[in-house]
Amino acid sequence: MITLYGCLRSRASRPWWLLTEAGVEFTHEPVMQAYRLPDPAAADAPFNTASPAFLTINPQGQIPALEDDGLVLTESLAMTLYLARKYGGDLGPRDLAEEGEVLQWAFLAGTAVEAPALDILFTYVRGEADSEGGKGKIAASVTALARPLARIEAHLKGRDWLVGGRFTVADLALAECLRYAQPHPPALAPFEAVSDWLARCQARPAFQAMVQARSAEPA
Ligand SMILES: N[C@@H](CCC(=O)N[C@@H](CS)C(=O)NCC(=O)O)C(=O)O
Repeated sequence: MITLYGCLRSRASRPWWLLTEAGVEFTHEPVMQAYRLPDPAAADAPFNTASPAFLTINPQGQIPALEDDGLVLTESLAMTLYLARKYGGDLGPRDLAEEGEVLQWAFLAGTAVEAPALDILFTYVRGEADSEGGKGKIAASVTALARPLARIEAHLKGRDWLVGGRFTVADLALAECLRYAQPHPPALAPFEAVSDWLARCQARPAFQAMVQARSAEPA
């Protein structure tokens, strides 16, 4: 039995999207980030990352966490790769060469894309995008993203998907990390193939279902 812990206003969106793409049944526990609650320890507080019961699952106190038949994973991109291999059929790699490619794009997403993209997102979420400091942060993030995006752009020219001519977990992992840069369209605008590919990823019914389920959660 699979249990995914983490509200969708978090990186739990990644394994949730993968599980939905794969059509696998799972239990979803929408654990909230403790910092979003006035008193995470209050008796009526929702299940959150500081709840003792959650800390027994992930002592790091972060979401998402995934349990599958006694296996516990606490890194979202690892969850997507694992779930794709175990349940995803063609969402996962078909052979060792594809596995190398999938890992390459997922690692690029996690090491070169996610942090600057998140800086963009948080600058907008905090309402700082128009301040001098915010503009500086965004400019630095756009610069940091330019090199990995140039690499991805070159690869996607003439291709619909990153690996094997089909949508795979590599697309999902990279699209999820890049999504955080979307509040600032100039970051992606120079990269036409990347922009078209991201639109293709986000048009998928499973991604749309994730967005809908997420917007039904408390803001
Ligand atoms: N590298 C981890 C990062 C996990 C993470 O930072 N989770 C955030 C939500 S997306 C969280 O739980 N924040 C609450 C906290 O750090 O207290 C992953 O990809 O799963």
